[in-house]
Amino acid sequence: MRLSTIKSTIAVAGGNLYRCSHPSTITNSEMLFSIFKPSLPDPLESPPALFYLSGLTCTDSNFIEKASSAFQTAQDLGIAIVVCGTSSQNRFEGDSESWDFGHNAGFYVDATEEKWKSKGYSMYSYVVSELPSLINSDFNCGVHSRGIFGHSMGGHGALQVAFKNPEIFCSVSAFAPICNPVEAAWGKKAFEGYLGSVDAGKEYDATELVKKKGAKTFDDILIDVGTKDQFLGDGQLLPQNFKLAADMSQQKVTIRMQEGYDHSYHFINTFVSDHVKFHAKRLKAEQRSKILQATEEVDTSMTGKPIKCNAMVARGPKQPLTHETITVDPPKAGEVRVKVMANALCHTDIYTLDGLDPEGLFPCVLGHEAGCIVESVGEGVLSVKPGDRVIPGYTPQCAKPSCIFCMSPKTNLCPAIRSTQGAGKMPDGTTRLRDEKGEELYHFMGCSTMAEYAVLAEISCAKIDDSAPLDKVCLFGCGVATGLGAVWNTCKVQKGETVAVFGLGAVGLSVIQGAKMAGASRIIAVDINPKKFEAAVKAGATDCVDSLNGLPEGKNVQQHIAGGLTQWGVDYSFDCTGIVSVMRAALECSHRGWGVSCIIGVAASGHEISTRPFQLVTGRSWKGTAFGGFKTRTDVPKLVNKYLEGELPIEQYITHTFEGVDKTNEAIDALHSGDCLRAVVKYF
Ligand code: NAD
Ligand code: AHE
Ligand code: ZN
Repeated sequence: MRLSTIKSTIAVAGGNLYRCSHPSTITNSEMLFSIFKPSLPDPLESPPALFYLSGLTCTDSNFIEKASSAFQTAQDLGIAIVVCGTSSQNRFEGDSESWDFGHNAGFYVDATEEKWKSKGYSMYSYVVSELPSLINSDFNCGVHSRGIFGHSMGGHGALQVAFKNPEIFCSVSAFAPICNPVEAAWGKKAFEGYLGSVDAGKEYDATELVKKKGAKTFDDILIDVGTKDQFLGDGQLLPQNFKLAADMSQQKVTIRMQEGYDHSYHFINTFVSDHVKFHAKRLKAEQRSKILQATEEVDTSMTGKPIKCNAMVARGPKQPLTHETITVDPPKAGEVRVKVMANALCHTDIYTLDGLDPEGLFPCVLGHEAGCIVESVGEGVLSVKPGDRVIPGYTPQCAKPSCIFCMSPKTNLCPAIRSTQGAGKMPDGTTRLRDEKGEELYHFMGCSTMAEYAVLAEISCAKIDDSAPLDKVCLFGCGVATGLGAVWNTCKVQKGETVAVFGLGAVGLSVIQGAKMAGASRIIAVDINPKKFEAAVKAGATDCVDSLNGLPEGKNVQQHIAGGLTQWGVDYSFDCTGIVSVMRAALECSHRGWGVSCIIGVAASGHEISTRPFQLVTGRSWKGTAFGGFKTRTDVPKLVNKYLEGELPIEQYITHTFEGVDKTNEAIDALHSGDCLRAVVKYF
C-alpha cells in the first residue's frame, strides 16, 4: 500500500521528478518531499538514493528549482535524489516569529521542549527512519544504499545524521554546513528552543560527534564553502572547527574553499554535480557489496564432476536455438569452469548463427560477452580461484615472455590457442560440452556462454573487481570494449581530431563514446536507421547522416562527408556494420593525405573489400581491430574499474534484459528489431 501521494510528475534529464506528500507519523503532519528517480535499463532495479537536507526557510522546491543540474548527473550515474522538508508542517501561533527558528527551520533535531515536541518537530527521526523506508517502499529507491548531503542547516543535519547512522547513510557531503552549532548563534538558538539547552545540542553537533567518535567513520567527507559566504564571516559555519576535530580523529574531510562564491543556490548549483559523483562512487560500491552478499556464492560441490545445466544449442545455421540440458565436463589442466551469471547478445553471435561465419561449426554453444563466477579450476591454474568474478575473452592473453604478440604493445592478438579455438575445441583439441545423448558440441570463440556453465582456457579469463555487477560489466567482454579500444588503442584518436562512425549499434555508439572522451572535435554518425540518431547524439555525435534517405542529390555518403560536411574528409573513420560497401565508403571519406579507416565490422564469408588504389596513393590507409586492441587479462579489469569509478557509464547500452538462458531466442529477436543495442540475459 503506497504511503505517499504523487502530486506532480515532471520528466527531467531522462528520469522523472515526483513531488509528493504523505501523512507523517513522526511529525504528525502532511509532509512534502520530492524525489528524482533515474530511468534504468532494468526498471525493477533499485537505484541508490541520495537524500538532500535543505537550509533555513527552505522547502524541497528550492533544490529542485535551483540546483537542477544535479539531475543530469544523477541520471547518468543511475542515482535517485530525495529532497525533503525542513520542519513539521503543523502550523500554530508563534511557530514563525523569526525566520531562523520554528516553521521550516526544524534544525533536524527531535525537540524535547513540549511546545515543539507536541507539534511533531522531530526532523531527526523523520530523516533517519520514516522517510528512507517510505522511499524504499513507495519508489523502490535506496534499498541497498543511501547517502546524505545538505546545505547550511541541512549541511549540519546531513553531517550529524550520517555520523550517528553510518549503517543507514554510507556517504555524506555538505554545502556551507553549520559545522559546530553549539558554538554558532543559529545552533545555540535552536538547541535552547527545541532541546532546552545548548549543551543538549552536543548530540546533534557534527564537530562534537567526530570528537566523541575519535575514529574514522567515512573514507572521506566532501564540504564546499564559498569564500564570499557572509555566514562564514559571522561565525555561523565554523568549518575549521570541524576540520580540526576530524583531523584529531583521523576522519578524512575534503573542504574546498570556492573562491568568490556566496551562500546561495547559485553556489550549490555550480558544485552539486561533483557531490552527486562523490556519492555515486561510494553508493554504488556499497550497493554492489550488499547485492554480492545477497547473491548466493558459487557452489563448488561439483568440482571435478560433470555438471548438467540449461543451455541454448545452435543445431545449424539459420535455425532458432534449442533449449537443452547439456553436460559441461570439469576443467582440465590450464582450464577454468565458470558459472555464467549473465550473457549479452553480440551481432557476431547472430552472424555465425546465420551461417555467415567461415569458421562457423554446428552443433555448438554460442555466446562470448558474459559475466561469470569461477566454479572450479583445472591443474596448474593459479591466476583465478573459485568465487572469483571473471569476464571471458575471445582474444586470450598467455602473457608468456616467449609470446611476441603478448610482449608487443602493438597488438592483442595472442595466437596461443587460436587454431583450436577456431576449430571449436579446447586447447588440447577436445571438447567439454556434450548434449543429452552424449554427442559432442563445439565451443565458440573460446567462450560458449549461452549455457549456465562454461569451460574456458585460464588465459581467456579476465579477473575483475569482485563487487562488479556482472549483468552490466559483461558488456566489456566484447562490443563496448571493442568500440572504445578501436578509438583509444587501434587509432589513438587525439583531442580536436575528427571521426566518422558507420553503423550505430552498440559497437558504433561505443566508438562515439570513446571519441568523445578522447576530445574529438567532430563526430559524424552514419546509419540507414534514423532511429539510432538520438542515442548517437546523446553519446556525443555532432552530425547524423541517414545514408539511405538523407543524402544530397547525386552524392554518395563518402562524397557527402568529404566535400560536404568537411572539406577533405575526417581524420578517422570506423566501420561498425560488417558490410564491405560501407567499409569502402568509410575509407573514401577519410582525410586526403592522412585519413585512417578502421574496420571493426565482421564481414560475411567470401565478402571482400575493394577500392581504387588511388585512395591509398593519396594518403588514406586501412586498418582493423579485434576487441579494440585490448589485452584481455590486463585491460578488461581496468575498464571495469573505470566503470565502477563512474568514469565510464555503460548502462545506456542495455536496452533489453531477460531472465533465464531459455529466453535467449527472444533476446535474438530483440537484437533483430532494430531498436536494441544490447540484450542482457541474466541466468541466475
Ligand atoms: P548491430 O547490428 O547492433 O549494429 C549495426 C548497425 O549498422 C545497425 O545500427 C544498422 O542499422 C547499421 N547499418 C546496417 N547497414 C548499414 C549501412 N549500409 N550503412 C550504415 N549503417 C548500417 O551490431 P553491433 O553489435 O554493434 O556490431 C557491429 C559490427 O561489429 C558487427 O559486424 C559485429 O560482428 C562486429 N564486431 C566486431 C568486433 C571486433 O572485435 N572486430 C567486436 C564486436 C562486434
Ligand atoms: N570467424 C570469422 C572471424 C570473425 C572475427 O573477425 N571475429 C572478431 C571478433 S568479433 C567479436 O564480436 C575477431 O576478434 N577476430 C580476430 C580473430 O582472431 O578471430 C572469420 O572470418 O573466420
Ligand atoms: Zn562480439
